[in-house]
Amino acid sequence: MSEFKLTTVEEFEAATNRLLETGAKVGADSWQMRVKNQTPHCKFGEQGICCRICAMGPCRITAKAPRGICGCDAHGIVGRNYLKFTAGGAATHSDHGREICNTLYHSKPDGAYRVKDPDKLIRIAKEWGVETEGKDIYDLAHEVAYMGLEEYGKVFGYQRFLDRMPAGQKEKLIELELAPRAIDREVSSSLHTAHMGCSSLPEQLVRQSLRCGMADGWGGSMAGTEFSDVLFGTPKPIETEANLGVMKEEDVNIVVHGHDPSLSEKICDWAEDPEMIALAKSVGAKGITISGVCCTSNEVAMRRGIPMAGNFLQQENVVLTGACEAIVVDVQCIFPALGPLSKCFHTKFVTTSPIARMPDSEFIRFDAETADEKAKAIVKLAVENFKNRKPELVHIPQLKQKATVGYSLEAIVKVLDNVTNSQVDVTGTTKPLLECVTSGVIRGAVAMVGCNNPKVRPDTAHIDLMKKLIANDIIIVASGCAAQAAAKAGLMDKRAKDLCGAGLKRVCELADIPPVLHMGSCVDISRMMVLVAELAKDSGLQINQLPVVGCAPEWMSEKAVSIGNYVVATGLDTFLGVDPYVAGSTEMQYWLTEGVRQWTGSAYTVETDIDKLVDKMIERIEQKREAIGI
Ligand code: MSK
Repeated sequence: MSEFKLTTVEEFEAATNRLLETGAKVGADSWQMRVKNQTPHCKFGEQGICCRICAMGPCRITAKAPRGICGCDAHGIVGRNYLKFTAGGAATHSDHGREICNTLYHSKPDGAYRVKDPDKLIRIAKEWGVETEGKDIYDLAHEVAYMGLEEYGKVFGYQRFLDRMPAGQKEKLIELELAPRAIDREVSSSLHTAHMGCSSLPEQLVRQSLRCGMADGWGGSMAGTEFSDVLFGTPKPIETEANLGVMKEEDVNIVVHGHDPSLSEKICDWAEDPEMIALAKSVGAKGITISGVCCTSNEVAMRRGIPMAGNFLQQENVVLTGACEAIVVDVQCIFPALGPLSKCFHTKFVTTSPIARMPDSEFIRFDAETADEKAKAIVKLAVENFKNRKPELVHIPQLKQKATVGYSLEAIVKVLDNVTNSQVDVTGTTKPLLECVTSGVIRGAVAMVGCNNPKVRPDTAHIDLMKKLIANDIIIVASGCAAQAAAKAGLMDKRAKDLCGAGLKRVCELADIPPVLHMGSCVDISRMMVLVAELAKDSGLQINQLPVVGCAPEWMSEKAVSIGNYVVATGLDTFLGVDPYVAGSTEMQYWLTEGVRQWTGSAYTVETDIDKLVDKMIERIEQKREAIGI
């Protein structure tokens, strides 16, 4: 076995710099250049104190002008901006979940989409009180999918998935007006609350932000995750590779990017089709390689082992290799820059959703009814584009690491069954993990999530934090672009156990797992919520008592703010490495970092110094241990 070594951020950067040299030759723009053009950023925007929600302004708050024209102060303006930011994120994740429900509703035994995990479907149906006995699995799928769709606009009541919480938590959330009602209602109620002439009281703006986030985490995102598993299979540990070196010079390279697995799964199916492989050979390629960027990459990596070309700030790099025949996108986190950039190369930039249409792309509308026909057309377009490659522009950085991915909650429970010393049978529960935590073999867990952001040297925060946490016997569950940072570095290689403290190393050996567990895409943070709910139920504690925290050190999107709000509202302290535009209001800072604790027992910490951020997380985990006497 070759010697194991992590890939460093310096090596990532050297590879990127080499690609930017190619970009310079063809006159390509890059995010690195645009950051220079956009900085320093507007101070009003950065502090959240610019208001343009009505046409009397825009109003900007200064010492000389402490109120906008309507009289709203900095606290109200920052709070309204924060709530609108949250609503954008919750709407986006939840609409993704709605599309998945819709795909399940259209599933057929002989159709493009079928039920791959009927056991999970039956489990959810029983959870929702649906009669399953003697029912055709597709009738059941349609019934449950319809109920899932109704969660978006239900007239009365709260999100069904809240019943997964430990006893009493849902009732407490209802009492506090933090329990999410219909998903669409929470989004529109947020926009109403933040409208001109409505709320300007930070307490209420934060309360509705948490509630809207909960509609995402325990509503739309959870539906997205659960029904994706039903349709495409519940992830199990699987081997893959990560970083740009997964692209193959001799193959047709198709990169899938975005979030919804309905598109990427079909592209993967068609790339394996003998007719398409024969076509690839006929144009001079050896075969077809699919790789992924962003959360779509997580989706197909954890279910099919499709390699991960990179995370958010690497999306331009895949085109800069000169070896990308097509970058095929659906929704979210897609740079409009990919259009003009692709024009500098032979790459086809294929957009597929009316939700994300962009200039300089080829639009091939994708939907459940015509999925196979469209996916085949896209793969064919990419294959036929191979001959247009400019060999002098081709350079694929030879950087990649092995990774074991696919740790759904079900998979984690299964692998940890091997770790317990318990005298009683605890298999099929989270009790083995709890035993490791209570004995101190593992000190706690961190849910590492979120994006890249040029405000943070890309991937450094993710990797440095993870290295320090595992060295301190803190296990990590990761999702989104944080997960890909770990995989690119090598932290999802089982050999990374040697970087752990003695306790976590022992657990990794016994359970045969890496110290950073890949839990999926950004909607799959809902898996983490179910994991902590199960840990709480199995331990008899409340979620906010567990030595578990959330962290998004390089976040950038509205979705991340929505996630942060549901993680805090669920009961986990959440640590951010980038300020959510609240620096302009001491009252908003108070509510987010302290005030919310009275409702949920948890709060935000914002710390842009990454060394301090990790120390604060470790300190918080140790405080939680002490508070429950372990
Ligand atoms: S893709 S939201 S950059 S994690 Fe989900 Fe990555 Fe953040 Fe997009």
